[in-house]
Amino acid sequence: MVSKKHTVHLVGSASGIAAADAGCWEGPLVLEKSAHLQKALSNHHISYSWDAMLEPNRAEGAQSPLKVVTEHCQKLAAVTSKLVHEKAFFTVFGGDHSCAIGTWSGVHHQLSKQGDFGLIWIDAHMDSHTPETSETGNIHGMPLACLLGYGHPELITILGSAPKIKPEHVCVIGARSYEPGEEALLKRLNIRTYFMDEVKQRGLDAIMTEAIDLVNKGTIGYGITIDIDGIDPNEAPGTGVSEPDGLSAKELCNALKHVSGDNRLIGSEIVEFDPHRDKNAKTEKIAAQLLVSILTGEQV
Ligand SMILES: [Mn+2]
Repeated sequence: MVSKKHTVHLVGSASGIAAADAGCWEGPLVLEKSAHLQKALSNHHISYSWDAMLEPNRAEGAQSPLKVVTEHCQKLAAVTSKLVHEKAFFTVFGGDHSCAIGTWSGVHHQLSKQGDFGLIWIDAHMDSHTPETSETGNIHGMPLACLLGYGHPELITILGSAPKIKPEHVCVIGARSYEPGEEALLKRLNIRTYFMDEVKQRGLDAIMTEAIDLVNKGTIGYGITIDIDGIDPNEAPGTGVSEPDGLSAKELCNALKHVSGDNRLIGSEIVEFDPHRDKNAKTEKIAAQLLVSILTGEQV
Protein backbone atom coordinates (compact mmCIF):
# COMPACT_ATOMS: atom_id res chain seq x y z
CA MET A 1 0.00 0.00 0.00
CA VAL A 2 2.78 2.38 0.85
CA SER A 3 5.13 3.04 -2.03
CA LYS A 4 8.53 3.20 -0.46
CA LYS A 5 11.41 5.24 -1.72
CA HIS A 6 14.39 2.92 -1.68
CA THR A 7 16.86 5.33 -3.15
CA VAL A 8 17.53 8.87 -2.09
CA HIS A 9 19.87 11.49 -3.47
CA LEU A 10 21.31 13.57 -0.65
CA VAL A 11 22.51 17.12 -1.13
CA GLY A 12 24.27 19.20 1.50
CA SER A 13 23.91 22.96 1.74
CA ALA A 14 26.74 23.70 4.15
CA SER A 15 26.00 27.36 4.68
CA GLY A 16 24.99 29.42 7.69
CA ILE A 17 25.73 32.77 6.13
CA ALA A 18 22.09 33.83 6.09
CA ALA A 19 21.63 33.20 9.83
CA ALA A 20 22.64 35.29 12.85
CA ASP A 21 24.40 32.27 14.31
CA ALA A 22 26.20 30.46 11.52
CA GLY A 23 26.83 27.17 13.42
CA CYS A 24 24.33 25.25 11.30
CA TRP A 25 26.70 25.36 8.33
CA GLU A 26 28.39 22.25 9.69
CA GLY A 27 25.14 20.31 10.05
CA PRO A 28 25.29 18.70 6.59
CA LEU A 29 28.99 17.87 7.02
CA VAL A 30 28.27 16.09 10.31
CA LEU A 31 25.33 14.22 8.76
CA GLU A 32 27.47 13.13 5.80
CA LYS A 33 29.70 11.26 8.25
CA SER A 34 26.99 10.36 10.74
CA ALA A 35 27.01 6.73 11.88
CA HIS A 36 23.45 7.25 13.14
CA LEU A 37 22.29 8.31 9.70
CA GLN A 38 24.13 5.49 7.95
CA LYS A 39 22.73 2.92 10.37
CA ALA A 40 19.17 4.24 10.09
CA LEU A 41 19.32 4.09 6.29
CA SER A 42 20.87 0.64 6.10
CA ASN A 43 18.43 -0.76 8.70
CA HIS A 44 15.62 0.32 6.42
CA HIS A 45 17.32 -0.96 3.24
CA ILE A 46 17.60 2.48 1.71
CA SER A 47 20.38 3.11 -0.74
CA TYR A 48 21.68 6.63 -0.94
CA SER A 49 24.30 8.80 -2.51
CA TRP A 50 25.65 12.17 -1.53
CA ASP A 51 25.31 13.93 -4.86
CA ALA A 52 26.69 17.28 -3.76
CA MET A 53 28.04 19.09 -0.74
CA LEU A 54 27.83 22.76 -1.54
CA GLU A 55 29.84 25.25 0.44
CA PRO A 56 29.50 28.97 -0.10
CA ASN A 57 32.34 31.29 -0.83
CA ARG A 58 33.38 32.44 2.64
CA ALA A 59 36.22 34.69 1.60
CA GLU A 60 35.93 37.34 4.26
CA GLY A 61 34.98 40.85 3.30
CA ALA A 62 35.04 39.96 -0.36
CA GLN A 63 31.31 39.87 -0.94
CA SER A 64 28.07 40.84 0.75
CA PRO A 65 26.00 38.06 2.37
CA LEU A 66 23.30 38.72 -0.23
CA LYS A 67 25.73 38.03 -3.06
CA VAL A 68 27.14 34.92 -1.40
CA VAL A 69 23.69 33.53 -0.61
CA THR A 70 22.50 34.28 -4.16
CA GLU A 71 25.43 32.43 -5.74
CA HIS A 72 25.07 29.55 -3.31
CA CYS A 73 21.33 29.22 -4.03
CA GLN A 74 21.99 29.34 -7.77
CA LYS A 75 24.31 26.35 -7.44
CA LEU A 76 21.84 24.49 -5.27
CA ALA A 77 19.00 25.21 -7.69
CA ALA A 78 21.04 23.74 -10.53
CA VAL A 79 21.50 20.53 -8.51
CA THR A 80 17.83 20.07 -7.58
CA SER A 81 16.69 21.00 -11.07
CA LYS A 82 18.88 18.25 -12.51
CA LEU A 83 17.68 15.70 -9.95
CA VAL A 84 14.03 16.48 -10.69
CA HIS A 85 14.79 16.17 -14.40
CA GLU A 86 16.19 12.70 -13.70
CA LYS A 87 13.12 11.90 -11.57
CA ALA A 88 15.50 11.24 -8.69
CA PHE A 89 14.01 11.71 -5.24
CA PHE A 90 16.14 14.12 -3.24
CA THR A 91 16.65 15.39 0.28
CA VAL A 92 18.57 18.60 0.83
CA PHE A 93 20.23 18.95 4.22
CA GLY A 94 20.82 22.56 5.34
CA GLY A 95 22.45 24.70 6.65
CA ASP A 96 20.35 27.71 7.31
CA HIS A 97 16.87 27.79 5.79
CA SER A 98 17.81 30.25 3.04
CA CYS A 99 18.76 27.12 1.08
CA ALA A 100 15.02 26.66 0.45
CA ILE A 101 15.25 29.50 -2.05
CA GLY A 102 17.72 27.44 -4.07
CA THR A 103 16.14 24.03 -3.56
CA TRP A 104 12.64 25.00 -4.65
CA SER A 105 13.73 27.44 -7.36
CA GLY A 106 15.47 24.46 -8.95
CA VAL A 107 12.29 22.41 -8.72
CA HIS A 108 10.31 25.29 -10.22
CA HIS A 109 12.82 25.62 -13.06
CA GLN A 110 12.34 22.02 -14.02
CA LEU A 111 8.58 21.73 -13.56
CA SER A 112 7.15 25.16 -14.38
CA LYS A 113 6.29 24.21 -17.95
CA GLN A 114 4.24 21.29 -16.69
CA GLY A 115 2.44 23.07 -13.85
CA ASP A 116 2.57 24.46 -10.34
CA PHE A 117 3.92 22.62 -7.32
CA GLY A 118 2.97 22.89 -3.65
CA LEU A 119 5.06 23.13 -0.51
CA ILE A 120 4.54 22.06 3.10
CA TRP A 121 6.64 24.31 5.33
CA ILE A 122 7.26 22.93 8.85
CA ASP A 123 8.87 25.54 11.06
CA ALA A 124 8.64 27.38 14.41
CA HIS A 125 8.96 30.57 12.38
CA MET A 126 7.27 31.97 9.30
CA ASP A 127 10.44 32.77 7.34
CA SER A 128 8.33 35.34 5.52
CA HIS A 129 10.16 38.58 6.08
CA THR A 130 11.02 40.96 3.30
CA PRO A 131 13.97 43.34 3.45
CA GLU A 132 11.41 46.01 4.45
CA THR A 133 9.97 44.11 7.43
CA SER A 134 13.10 42.36 8.72
CA GLU A 135 14.86 44.07 11.62
CA THR A 136 17.97 41.92 11.32
CA GLY A 137 18.20 41.61 7.55
CA ASN A 138 19.06 37.92 8.01
CA ILE A 139 18.09 36.13 4.82
CA HIS A 140 17.20 32.88 6.61
CA GLY A 141 14.11 34.76 7.86
CA MET A 142 13.01 35.41 4.28
CA PRO A 143 12.98 32.24 2.15
CA LEU A 144 9.24 31.60 2.07
CA ALA A 145 8.56 35.23 1.11
CA CYS A 146 11.21 34.94 -1.62
CA LEU A 147 9.62 31.83 -3.12
CA LEU A 148 6.28 33.66 -3.11
CA GLY A 149 7.91 36.48 -5.06
CA TYR A 150 8.63 39.03 -2.31
CA GLY A 151 12.18 40.04 -1.49
CA HIS A 152 15.58 40.86 -2.92
CA PRO A 153 15.22 40.84 -6.74
CA GLU A 154 18.28 38.59 -7.18
CA LEU A 155 16.88 36.00 -4.73
CA ILE A 156 13.36 35.81 -6.09
CA THR A 157 14.53 35.27 -9.67
CA ILE A 158 16.99 32.40 -9.25
CA LEU A 159 16.78 30.17 -12.35
CA GLY A 160 13.70 31.92 -13.65
CA SER A 161 11.11 34.57 -12.96
CA ALA A 162 9.17 35.08 -9.74
CA PRO A 163 7.09 33.77 -8.11
CA LYS A 164 8.16 30.15 -7.76
CA ILE A 165 5.08 29.11 -5.91
CA LYS A 166 1.52 30.36 -5.45
CA PRO A 167 0.07 31.18 -2.04
CA GLU A 168 -2.82 28.76 -2.40
CA HIS A 169 -0.34 25.89 -2.80
CA VAL A 170 1.60 26.53 0.42
CA CYS A 171 0.92 25.83 4.07
CA VAL A 172 2.95 26.43 7.21
CA ILE A 173 2.84 24.00 10.13
CA GLY A 174 4.07 24.58 13.69
CA ALA A 175 4.45 28.37 13.66
CA ARG A 176 4.80 29.91 17.11
CA SER A 177 7.35 32.71 16.88
CA TYR A 178 6.98 35.48 14.33
CA GLU A 179 6.90 39.18 13.84
CA PRO A 180 3.98 41.37 12.70
CA GLY A 181 5.44 42.13 9.25
CA GLU A 182 5.76 38.52 8.16
CA GLU A 183 2.46 37.53 9.75
CA ALA A 184 0.81 40.35 7.77
CA LEU A 185 2.29 39.04 4.51
CA LEU A 186 1.01 35.50 5.07
CA LYS A 187 -2.40 36.84 6.10
CA ARG A 188 -2.62 39.12 3.10
CA LEU A 189 -1.76 36.22 0.80
CA ASN A 190 -4.27 34.04 2.64
CA ILE A 191 -1.72 31.31 3.30
CA ARG A 192 -2.99 28.49 5.47
CA THR A 193 -0.94 28.58 8.65
CA TYR A 194 -1.32 25.84 11.23
CA PHE A 195 -0.16 27.53 14.42
CA MET A 196 1.06 25.36 17.30
CA ASP A 197 -2.23 25.85 19.17
CA GLU A 198 -4.17 24.26 16.35
CA VAL A 199 -1.61 21.45 15.97
CA LYS A 200 -1.93 20.64 19.68
CA GLN A 201 -5.68 20.76 19.52
CA ARG A 202 -6.19 18.61 16.44
CA GLY A 203 -3.05 16.49 16.38
CA LEU A 204 -0.36 16.49 13.73
CA ASP A 205 -1.77 13.46 11.95
CA ALA A 206 -5.01 15.26 11.05
CA ILE A 207 -3.13 18.44 10.14
CA MET A 208 -0.73 16.60 7.84
CA THR A 209 -3.56 14.85 6.04
CA GLU A 210 -5.28 18.18 5.46
CA ALA A 211 -1.99 19.84 4.42
CA ILE A 212 -1.37 17.15 1.81
CA ASP A 213 -4.84 17.72 0.37
CA LEU A 214 -4.12 21.43 0.18
CA VAL A 215 -0.75 21.16 -1.60
CA ASN A 216 -2.16 18.61 -4.01
CA LYS A 217 -5.00 20.86 -5.20
CA GLY A 218 -4.18 22.39 -8.57
CA THR A 219 -0.58 21.17 -8.53
CA ILE A 220 1.41 18.48 -10.27
CA GLY A 221 3.20 17.54 -7.04
CA TYR A 222 4.64 19.02 -3.90
CA GLY A 223 7.67 19.23 -1.64
CA ILE A 224 8.22 19.33 2.08
CA THR A 225 10.72 21.45 3.97
CA ILE A 226 11.34 20.73 7.64
CA ASP A 227 13.11 23.21 9.87
CA ILE A 228 14.55 21.35 12.86
CA ASP A 229 13.41 24.24 15.06
CA GLY A 230 9.81 23.20 14.40
CA ILE A 231 10.47 20.37 16.85
CA ASP A 232 10.46 20.98 20.59
CA PRO A 233 13.94 22.07 21.76
CA ASN A 234 13.86 19.56 24.62
CA GLU A 235 13.99 16.86 21.98
CA ALA A 236 16.01 18.67 19.32
CA PRO A 237 18.31 21.17 21.04
CA GLY A 238 20.73 21.32 18.11
CA THR A 239 19.40 24.34 16.26
CA GLY A 240 20.18 28.05 16.17
CA VAL A 241 16.87 29.77 16.96
CA SER A 242 14.97 27.38 19.21
CA GLU A 243 11.46 28.12 20.42
CA PRO A 244 9.68 26.30 23.27
CA ASP A 245 6.46 24.28 22.95
CA GLY A 246 7.22 22.71 19.60
CA LEU A 247 6.21 19.62 17.68
CA SER A 248 6.92 16.17 19.09
CA ALA A 249 9.56 14.43 16.98
CA LYS A 250 7.74 11.15 17.30
CA GLU A 251 4.43 12.64 16.22
CA LEU A 252 6.13 14.34 13.28
CA CYS A 253 7.86 11.13 12.13
CA ASN A 254 4.54 9.33 12.44
CA ALA A 255 2.68 11.98 10.42
CA LEU A 256 5.33 11.76 7.69
CA LYS A 257 3.95 8.35 6.71
CA HIS A 258 1.30 10.29 4.82
CA VAL A 259 3.88 11.90 2.55
CA SER A 260 6.14 8.87 2.21
CA GLY A 261 3.41 6.86 0.56
CA ASP A 262 2.60 9.62 -1.87
CA ASN A 263 4.16 9.45 -5.32
CA ARG A 264 3.43 13.13 -5.80
CA LEU A 265 6.12 14.05 -3.30
CA ILE A 266 8.91 15.56 -5.42
CA GLY A 267 11.64 16.09 -2.86
CA SER A 268 12.37 17.13 0.69
CA GLU A 269 14.51 19.33 2.81
CA ILE A 270 15.72 19.12 6.44
CA VAL A 271 17.46 22.26 7.69
CA GLU A 272 18.94 24.27 10.55
CA PHE A 273 20.62 21.36 12.36
CA ASP A 274 23.44 22.92 14.37
CA PRO A 275 25.82 20.26 15.69
CA HIS A 276 27.50 22.77 18.01
CA ARG A 277 24.30 23.10 20.02
CA ASP A 278 23.38 19.42 19.98
CA LYS A 279 23.35 17.32 23.14
CA ASN A 280 24.34 13.65 22.98
CA ALA A 281 23.57 13.56 19.26
CA LYS A 282 19.84 13.88 20.02
CA THR A 283 19.17 16.21 17.10
CA GLU A 284 21.47 14.30 14.75
CA LYS A 285 19.42 11.18 15.43
CA ILE A 286 16.17 13.07 14.85
CA ALA A 287 17.44 14.30 11.47
CA ALA A 288 18.11 10.65 10.53
CA GLN A 289 14.68 9.60 11.79
CA LEU A 290 12.96 12.31 9.78
CA LEU A 291 14.70 11.17 6.62
CA VAL A 292 13.73 7.52 7.19
CA SER A 293 10.13 8.51 7.88
CA ILE A 294 9.94 10.65 4.73
CA LEU A 295 11.31 7.77 2.68
CA THR A 296 9.57 4.75 4.18
CA GLY A 297 6.84 5.96 6.49
CA GLU A 298 8.45 3.82 9.15
CA GLN A 299 9.80 4.90 12.48
CA VAL A 300 13.38 4.23 13.51
MN1 LIG B 1 13.00 28.14 8.93
